[in-house]
Amino acid sequence: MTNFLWWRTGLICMLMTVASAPFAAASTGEIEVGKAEIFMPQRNASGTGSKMTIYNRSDQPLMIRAVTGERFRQVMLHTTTYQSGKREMHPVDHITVAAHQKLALTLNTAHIMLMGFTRPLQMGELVSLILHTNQGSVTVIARVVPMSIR
Ligand SMILES: [Cu+2]
Repeated sequence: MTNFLWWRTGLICMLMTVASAPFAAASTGEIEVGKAEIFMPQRNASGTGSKMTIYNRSDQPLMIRAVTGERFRQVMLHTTTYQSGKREMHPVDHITVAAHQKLALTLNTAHIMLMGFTRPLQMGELVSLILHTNQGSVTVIARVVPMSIR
């Protein structure tokens, strides 16, 4: 019960942060994350993909080394390659965003794969993720949206 209330308070704080920053869903000063979305899992699927755009306004490369989220038992970093027209995903150690660059994470490129739901995702709900990077932790609020490949 105590844990649950603590979690709710944390979520409300994060939602207020989102409300005050119309485009960015997260910020550690020079790092921002825009338009973060989690795809509604297919029926009975144990995992799903996500997309977001990472803005690195710092003078150093940003390396995303891991991602956590209390709604997921495991989070993987993936890249996508095409083998004779077929899409294949491969786990990678980290995803790098060069200094003063942005990088769109999509299912067709590098992306964050979310597995093992601690409870079912609901369409439209906001879910928090924490990006663990060489420049510190970045909290991201992602919306659960219908599946799309774009
Ligand atoms: Cu993937």
